[in-house]
Amino acid sequence: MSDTNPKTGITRRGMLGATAGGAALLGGAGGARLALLGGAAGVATAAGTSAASASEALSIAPGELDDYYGFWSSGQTGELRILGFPSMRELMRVPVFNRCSATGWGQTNESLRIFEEGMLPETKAFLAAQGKRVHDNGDLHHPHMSFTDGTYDGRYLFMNDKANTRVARVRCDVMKTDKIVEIPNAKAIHGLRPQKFPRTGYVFANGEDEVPMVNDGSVLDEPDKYVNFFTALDGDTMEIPWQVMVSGNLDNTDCDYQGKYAFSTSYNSEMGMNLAEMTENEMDHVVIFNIAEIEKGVAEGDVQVLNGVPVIDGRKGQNKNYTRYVPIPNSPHGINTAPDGNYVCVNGKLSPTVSILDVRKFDAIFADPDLDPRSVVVAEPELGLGPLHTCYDGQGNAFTTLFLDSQVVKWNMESAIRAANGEDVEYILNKQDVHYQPGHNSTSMGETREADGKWYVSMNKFSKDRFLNVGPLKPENEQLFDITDGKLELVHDGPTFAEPHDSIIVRRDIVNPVSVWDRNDPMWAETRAQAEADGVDIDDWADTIIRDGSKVRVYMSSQAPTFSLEKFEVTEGDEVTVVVTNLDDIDDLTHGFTLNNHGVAFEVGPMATASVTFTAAKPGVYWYYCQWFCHALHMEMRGRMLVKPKGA
Ligand code: K7E
Ligand code: CUA
Repeated sequence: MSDTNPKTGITRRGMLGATAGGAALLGGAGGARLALLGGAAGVATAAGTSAASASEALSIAPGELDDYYGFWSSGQTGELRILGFPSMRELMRVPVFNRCSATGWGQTNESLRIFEEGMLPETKAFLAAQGKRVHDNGDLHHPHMSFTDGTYDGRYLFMNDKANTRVARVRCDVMKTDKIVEIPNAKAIHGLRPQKFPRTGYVFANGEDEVPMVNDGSVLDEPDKYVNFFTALDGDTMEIPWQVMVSGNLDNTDCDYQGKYAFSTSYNSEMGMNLAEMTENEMDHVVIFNIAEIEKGVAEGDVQVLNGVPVIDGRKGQNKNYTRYVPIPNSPHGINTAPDGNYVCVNGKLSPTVSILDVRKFDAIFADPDLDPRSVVVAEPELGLGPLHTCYDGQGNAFTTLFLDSQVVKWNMESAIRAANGEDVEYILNKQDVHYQPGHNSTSMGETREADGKWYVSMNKFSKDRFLNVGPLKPENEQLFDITDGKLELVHDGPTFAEPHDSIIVRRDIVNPVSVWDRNDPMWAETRAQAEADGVDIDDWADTIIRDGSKVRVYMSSQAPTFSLEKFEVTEGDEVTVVVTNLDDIDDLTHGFTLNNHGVAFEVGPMATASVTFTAAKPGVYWYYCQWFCHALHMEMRGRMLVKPKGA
């Protein structure tokens, strides 16, 4: 971390000097943390709040429930995490793009169907060449919930995979992934946001990496042949109604509260192919997408169809009303719409500024192509070094992470606009040190109309000395702040494993998952159809073995503490499918099926069906057992598979 911004030449010291007095709250934060560790109760801190009040604010007594669900990304781990909030207790991990040892995600036939359904044919062929069926890694940055009328509606969560160019959906009724869609044409899906109004509706997702228009191995160093794509998915069907080809790359995206515009940042307007080229210009841009104009263009056929998707040409210089390019300093990163529905903050990254766009001015720049697109920028307040992301309290204040300064700055948007208009007003309200180098941040309900101004989370990329040393690879550090009554008070440090980028904090009344699966759930519809063809009723106690040439289908049920089959026999070389249905119709009674020395293990939730297919390649006796502790006789919940030698 250099003290001097490599591009602006502004030093950290200079920035701190310009906003003196903001950064001295560490004492108070330290006191609050001590209280959490069990000591120093009641000791007044430098900030004047008692440590007791800080610990009270997030103390969730045994048996009490949190007020919010936190939905956390996990970066290169590829899963979604569910936290109780504000206790920050990790409640669940939902495998999405990753292979999960505990649940069998990426191995069960039901999950493989979801992976393969949305896969491009070329990827299927590529994976087959590697002897694989799926990519089992992902880089999940941005989880967001579906919206209705500008707030969360509890239907779905959507998320991106930067590593393998995918978008996934998690059903909030069962908290399982039900769609994984590989996005054609684009590369490295990064920014992702659901449409806020009137509903989701569209899920906007943009590719970060540029790619040659015809990517057949014949083009490397001809940057003018590289393009980038902005993608709209239909959140209900997960189909792709259209894409827009743009100039420059795309990084993060958001949309308005009016249902008219979406917008993305570009840090590589230069279309550079290396660091020096990518950071050459002082100004990059935000692309604004005019949704109605794009829909009209698609309807009128002003598209080229690439890999089955209608693609609108929204590059610079098209003289059409699909896009506008707003110059923004300097390699901007996060873009965040304020709950008031008027303002959009674009975080300058290499510029110490945040650019405030006024969405009420967007119509004008589309109506008049000669109008300066910069006319939508109503203020560009200087906040500090390395602004990456902004979130809101719903009371007109914004919180911006300063990566290089290792701080969060709380500031007032109207004051910043008045200052930009020449009034002598201070817009920075507070600067607070965080530990260390924050990326994303979130406030409770902060990306909705219902932002409630209670909690703030800083998602810090480095923990350094904050926790016991666990070797060269350190956890990240997430810090929880109480922001009620104008406070910005640190109340908790929380270590996390690689690498939550982003989170949303959702009021608990919005999220209502079930406890027991519906037997008619679509998750195992194909397995059910196969069972019906085999004359097996998987809704009832099943202990049937179907031999179909060298294919063997073993149907069993589980009810604590037994499997319906205590043994079954197959022959060396058979392709064996084991189908397990959990007939325990009880909350929190999950069984599993682990087959020794076969790399086979999967979860079977209450009233769920799951299956795995493998080849019985080695003669012998193999025990299978239930791997979710379900009963006092859980250890005895096991049985044997006999693999007979071929020809015996
Ligand atoms: Cu890490 Cu949202 Cu991918 Cu910023 S992104 S930090
Ligand atoms: Cu069934 Cu453990």
